[in-house]
Amino acid sequence: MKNIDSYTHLRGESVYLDDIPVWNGTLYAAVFDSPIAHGVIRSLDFRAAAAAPDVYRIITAADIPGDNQIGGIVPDEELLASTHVHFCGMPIALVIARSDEAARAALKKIIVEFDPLPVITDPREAKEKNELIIPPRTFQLGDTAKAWSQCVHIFEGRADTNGQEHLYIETQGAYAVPQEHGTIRIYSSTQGPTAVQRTAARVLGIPMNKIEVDTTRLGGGFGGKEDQATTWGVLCALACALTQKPVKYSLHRMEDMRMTGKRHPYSADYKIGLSSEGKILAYEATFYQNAGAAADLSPAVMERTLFHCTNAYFIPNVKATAYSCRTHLPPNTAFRGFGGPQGMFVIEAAIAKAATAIGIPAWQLQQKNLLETGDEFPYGQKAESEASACWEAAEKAFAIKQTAEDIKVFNASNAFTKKGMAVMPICFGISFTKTLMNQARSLVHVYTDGSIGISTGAVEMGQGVNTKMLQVAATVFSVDASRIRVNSTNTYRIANTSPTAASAAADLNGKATEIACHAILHRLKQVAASHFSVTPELIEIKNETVYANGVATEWDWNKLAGMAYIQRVSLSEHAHYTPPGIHYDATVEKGHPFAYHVYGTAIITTTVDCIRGTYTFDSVKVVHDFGTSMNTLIDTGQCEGGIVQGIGWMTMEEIVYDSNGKLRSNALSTYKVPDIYSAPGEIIIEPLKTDKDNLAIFRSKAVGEPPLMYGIAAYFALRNAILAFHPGADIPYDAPMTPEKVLMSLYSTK
Ligand code: MTE
Ligand code: LUZ
Ligand code: MOS
Repeated sequence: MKNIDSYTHLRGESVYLDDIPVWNGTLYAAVFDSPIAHGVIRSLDFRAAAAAPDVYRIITAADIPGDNQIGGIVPDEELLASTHVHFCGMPIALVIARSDEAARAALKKIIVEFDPLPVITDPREAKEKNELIIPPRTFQLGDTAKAWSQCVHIFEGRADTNGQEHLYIETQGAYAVPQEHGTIRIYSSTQGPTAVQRTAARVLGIPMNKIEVDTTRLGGGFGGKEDQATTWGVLCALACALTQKPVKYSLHRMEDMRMTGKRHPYSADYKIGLSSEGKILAYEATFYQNAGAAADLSPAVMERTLFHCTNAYFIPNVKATAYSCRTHLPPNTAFRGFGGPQGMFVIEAAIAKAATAIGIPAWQLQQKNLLETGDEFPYGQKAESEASACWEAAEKAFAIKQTAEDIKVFNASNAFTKKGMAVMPICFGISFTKTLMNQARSLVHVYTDGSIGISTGAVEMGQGVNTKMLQVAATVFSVDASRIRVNSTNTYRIANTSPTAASAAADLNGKATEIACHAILHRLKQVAASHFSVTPELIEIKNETVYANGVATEWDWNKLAGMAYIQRVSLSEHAHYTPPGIHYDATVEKGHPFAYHVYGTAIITTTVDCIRGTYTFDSVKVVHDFGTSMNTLIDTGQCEGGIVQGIGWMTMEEIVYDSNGKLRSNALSTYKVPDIYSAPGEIIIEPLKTDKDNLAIFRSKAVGEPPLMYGIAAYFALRNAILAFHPGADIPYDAPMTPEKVLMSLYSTK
């Protein structure tokens, strides 16, 4: 089934925040944000701005009726700076004007004076100064201290990854409309409607039931709107409450890039020890996460770095420690993979370093150390592993060994063009690592004409979750898809939602929808059973026809719905789902945090122009563990998108803050994401064919985030191509591997 949004997307008719028709009298907001990264606000002069044409009001921290606090995990972030600023781009004041243009013009007339304070941008420096968001955490398995003596090879090093701009096509924004009795409706481009609702209530000092958040769809979120859409929703709600007028704010691209956090940059130290046969016996890593100026989701991201620090490998002795370091950058936040990719890069760097030193290809070490079913992760969960199955299927489908041989031959006969290949196995845990967040609800109505409406807590952001919700209802009821409408995500219909994140939205909301549909179906069958004088178990609905005892009756779906209504049987159900069996004890760092894991193996090959340092990716070939995909078009699309986004992070997307904490890559002219010309020549996604039982919706494993990590192979493929040109090259384990870095490495001397 194709994505239900594809027709309106293609025609430009799909409704995003900025397409919502505005009410008469709507006012427009624009944020005045800090031009410096750290300091005390000495004075603010709004006189000229307030007198500017069409300016309605200027709002500061002093106007906030409730709590000036938006921190979710740690209460450490003001909505509007009161006395101090902590990052360039921190909101200080909100200008409300009768037009978008007037609001932005007035910003330029605000005069502010600061007493600057020292700026930290480097996480290691923050750690030295004890600027930590939360205490460090350590995951441990076995005993690394003892294991080193058994290792024949021991290597140490450092590995760094940079941040990543989300670059959702739709920028952040919100539109707040006053309703009667002091309530406010917020249209918000958010992955977390409840987070917007909860925070708006807190800032306004009113109960949550007076805030309605409504989200039709996002033009992309990628994690950037899991927590950080809240600011804009709440600012609009605040302005709406203070003016009693509708207030809208849709950020310009440069405002968005400057004011919002990104993927966390990490710096890490590692030590890896191997046996003479190439078994990894011990691994230690220390991660320095650049959290930015406030916690945001950093503690949860840091946790997932530790969960994924051994990727798809079994290592019997592990000790991994992570520090969440407070710097003066905009608070960094969720981004597809959520700290997992940063953890995986480091183990891959360690393996690559070991392989180069030992003189064998990295893929030989990777393959030798893959997780097997029953192996224990450092956090105590036992693997149900498809790692080897994916690898072997990839070898069969794509001939890893032969590809390596072919590349050797190519490189031997080409002096200034070199090819490189790398393999990337992945293992990604599915569930929010905070166990309580793994819950969802669905509200299903069957109307008297047989049409069906579904509301869930899931937010559509291009990943196709609405299509999957529709498929669940269509399958359970056995009715045509055209009968079913998936409604906007709305906190009045579905309460206390977890954000659409952790790749888990389809599972959690899909299972809730499945339960709701089954409950209605059960009642419908009773209605038919009494009419046809059989037991309910003998009633079946197939393709909209009611069968009794295996025989088609004259009742169709419409008739069934109508008869249920006449008999005063409920055609609605609100269902709740939470996955069984998950738990985690952070005091000992052990448990069973994930409902299941997703596996896969990717092979990426690149061709490097060794004169210019430029490169192309010839192909990406993947065997991916979909379980049993319920929608292969959508799931393949998720793989393709994730892979290209991962390659972008690893190779070309370069976020640059200067030492004053100012974003230099603040526009699309200075920040480059992959376009169709830099996308790989071919991307082949083969499913791993399994039909094992799992906790996924219809056994269709979560697919949103895991494929991003295949992109890590792009870095290592480039590395291998450079080594083919210059075997002694000094190549820093420092992503992204931009063409500049490739060129410098090609001609480096140790
Ligand atoms: N795909 C599109 N097109 N747009 C997005 O914003 N976000 C990704 C992924 N795929 C995203 C996407 C992220 S970060 C997550 S967590 C999942 O979708 C969330 O959706 P799911 O739980 O339904 O997979
Ligand atoms: N968000 C979150 C996430 O709050 N917890 C998670 O574990 C998670 N994982 C991936 C992406 N977002
Ligand atoms: Mo995705 S980073 O869980 O929004």
